[in-house]
Order: sequence, then structure tokens, then C-alpha cells
Amino acid sequence: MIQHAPWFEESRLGMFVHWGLYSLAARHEWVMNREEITVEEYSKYFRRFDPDLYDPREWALAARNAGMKYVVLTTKHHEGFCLWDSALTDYKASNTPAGRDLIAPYVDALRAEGLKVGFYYSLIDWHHPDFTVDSVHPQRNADVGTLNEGRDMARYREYLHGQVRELLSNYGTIDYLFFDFSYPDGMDGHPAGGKGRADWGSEELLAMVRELQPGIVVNDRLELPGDFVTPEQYQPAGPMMSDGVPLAWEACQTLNGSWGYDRDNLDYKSPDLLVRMLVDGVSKGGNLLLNVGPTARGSLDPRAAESLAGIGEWVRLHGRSIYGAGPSSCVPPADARYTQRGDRLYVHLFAWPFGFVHLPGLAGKVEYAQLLNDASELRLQEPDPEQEAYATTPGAQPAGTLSVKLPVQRPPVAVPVL
Ligand code: H79
Repeated sequence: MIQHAPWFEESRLGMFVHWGLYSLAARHEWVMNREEITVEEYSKYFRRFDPDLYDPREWALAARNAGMKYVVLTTKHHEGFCLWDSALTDYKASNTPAGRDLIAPYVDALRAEGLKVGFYYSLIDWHHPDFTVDSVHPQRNADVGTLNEGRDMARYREYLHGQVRELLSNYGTIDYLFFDFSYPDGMDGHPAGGKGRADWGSEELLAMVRELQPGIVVNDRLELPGDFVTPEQYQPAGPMMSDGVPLAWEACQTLNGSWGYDRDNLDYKSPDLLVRMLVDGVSKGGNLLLNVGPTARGSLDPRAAESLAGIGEWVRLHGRSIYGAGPSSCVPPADARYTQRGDRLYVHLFAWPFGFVHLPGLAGKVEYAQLLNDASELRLQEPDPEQEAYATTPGAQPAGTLSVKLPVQRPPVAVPVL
């Protein structure tokens, strides 16, 4: 448990928003890197950034209806473009056709919906003239030596600290900060190497963050321990630990493999899979930060909105097994996960068995059982001691197994709202 911010692990579900100039390219937020686009070429997006449909109240509403408790927006991604009116750069929304600070209305909209406010800030910056060309820089295959002449990471570091100071000073209470990311050994063995703690001035930066926002939670990507760890696009095999102590963790996941709006990518995870990812995470003590990539006009893609609605429908009926819940010390049967809150054990069945679900070790331990979606009683069948004596054949239930009678059909999730 994060002592100074219990809200974080109680929330379990948040919304990540990736929005920037890459939303115009609409082919992945790493487009500048993947296509080795120069700062100059990339400016075609800066000149055309005109989000006429931007209404963060819609994002906030979609998040709330999906059962999310916090939202995290890319104030600046690796491309270097800033959504707020930073005094430290001209590369910002206020100098595009958008013509204004886009972070203030975002913060206001979240607060109005009772959501916690999160910022993502990229440590990497492919636009800043002092950020040295390295193994993930778009110009990594050019003459790095020449390109790095006159670049000075000390000046970039000052810029980075100044920008974080702005973000944490000018928008009231900020609950959450996601720095992205360190790669000290570089990527793919590229001779230009990578960046880490010394480049970012991580200790000093983190101290400033805590001083400006004492209640904030910060992730673990400064190459220093943070408040929580951040598996990206995978689910850990079990609770995440360090020296035998459980860590707070949050898996960030995409809907379709891309973080930024990716128009032609139709590889969407189904709401059913997304719910299983959420449940799997909570059963292992983690949060899910689920991403959407709004369009360059600022609206949510209808397919993303549909996914969020699907999750929301499930969470509305099953939230008691998610919010404030965590792992159980009991071991679930195959194709199932347990989540637990106090003395309530929640059994999530990923495959609906026929007739009964058999729960090893729970005989004599359960007072009452019900389905969560409609609070209908489930009848319990304690093991028959005479039968148990003979339960030595392969496939027989182990001693102490409680059987719970189920309806033949998995109950429908959706119920009419009256
Ligand atoms: O903001 C989202 C991503 O853009 C960013 N973090 C999330 C939250 C991110 N993308 N990739 N990474 C973090 C990890 C880096 C992966 C890399 Fe590669 C492997 C960089 C170089 C090798 C994949 C292959 C990306 C570029 C080439």
C-alpha cells in the first residue's frame, strides 16, 4: 500500500490518454522515430494542430462511465510537443491553430467528475536542440557526431526540471505523475547509447516533485525507485515483489497495440478480454491503466468509446470485486481468479463450467455465496466425508473442496437501467 496515497491502489482502473502531434499522422506515436522524420519535416503537424472538437469533459465522462477513477494525459510525449502554455518553449499548443493551453481545461474537467488528475511527461525529447542524438532518436542513423555538436544535456536537464516545475505549480493539486523513460544501455546495441539517472538529474527532479506535490504518486522510470512499478503491455505472472515485499504496480495497456491514434489499426481487444486483464491484475495486486488515443480533432475514436462502454457495463455490476480489492491467499481453480476485499472472496470464472464450480480448500469456510450481477443466491455443496474417503482416483476432487452450484448459462452482464 502506498502510505501517502491509498486512493491509488483502491482505484484499480485508470485511463491513459495519448494525444499530441502524432495524432495527426494517425500511425502510432513513435512515427517520428520509426520513419526517421526530422524536426523540420515534423513541423507540418505543428502547423496543422487544430483540435476543434477538444472537450475534455467528454473524456472525463467516458472515463467515469467506464469505471475509471483517474486519468493520465501526455502533457509532452517523445516528440517534444507541449500541450500546455510552457514559458520555456515555443513548441506548444498555444502556438498552433489550437491557440491556447489545453492542460487547464483537462484538469478542470477531471476534477468536475471527481477523477484524480494524472500527468505523463516524456523524459525523452526528440525536438529539443540540446537533447543529444542517441539510440532511439529519429536521427540515430545520421552522422551522430556532427549532429551532437553544440548539444548540451545539462541545458536540456534544466529545461526538463523547469517544465516539470511548471506542470506541478500552475494547475493545483496533481495526484499522479508518469515519467517515460530511461534506457541507460541504449537500444539494440546502437553505439550512440541511451540515457538514465545522470542525464535526467533524477534525484533532484524527484525531490522537487515531492516538494511541490507532497501527495503525488510517481512511477519508476527515472532509473530510481518510485511509488509504483509499470509493466508496459504485459500482465505479470503474479504479485510484483521486491526483496519479498509486495510492490504497488500498474500495467499500462493499449486497446489496439498503439498508444497514439492509429487510424488503420483494427486489432482491438474485446471488452471481454479487457475485463479479464483488469481482473487478472487485481488478483495479483495491480492496477490497469487503459489507453485511448483521441483523434487530432480531439474526440474519442468511436471504437475506443465502445470498448470503454463495454468495460463500464461490467464494472458497474462487479465493482465491489475491483475497487479496494486485491489478491487472496486462497488458490483458485483453473480458468479462474480470486480477488478479495476484507472477508469477501470474489471468484471470477474465465471459462464458465457446467453445473458446479469446485473450490479446493474452501470447504467449511464459506457462509453464503451469490452471483455479483444480480445478488442471487448460489447454493453450496460441502464435501461428503464418506465420498472424500474414496477420493483417491485421478481426477477426483481433493479433500476440502467446496462445490458451488451454478446456472447452466453464464449470466448476462447487461441489465436494463431503469
Ligand atoms: O507512451 C507509450 C509508449 O510510446 C512508450 N511508453 C508508453 C506508455 C514506450 N514505447 N516504447 N517503449 C516505451 C519502450 C521502448 C521500446 C523500444 Fe523500440 C525498443 C525502443 C527501441 C527498441 C520499439 C522498437 C520501439 C522502437 C523500436
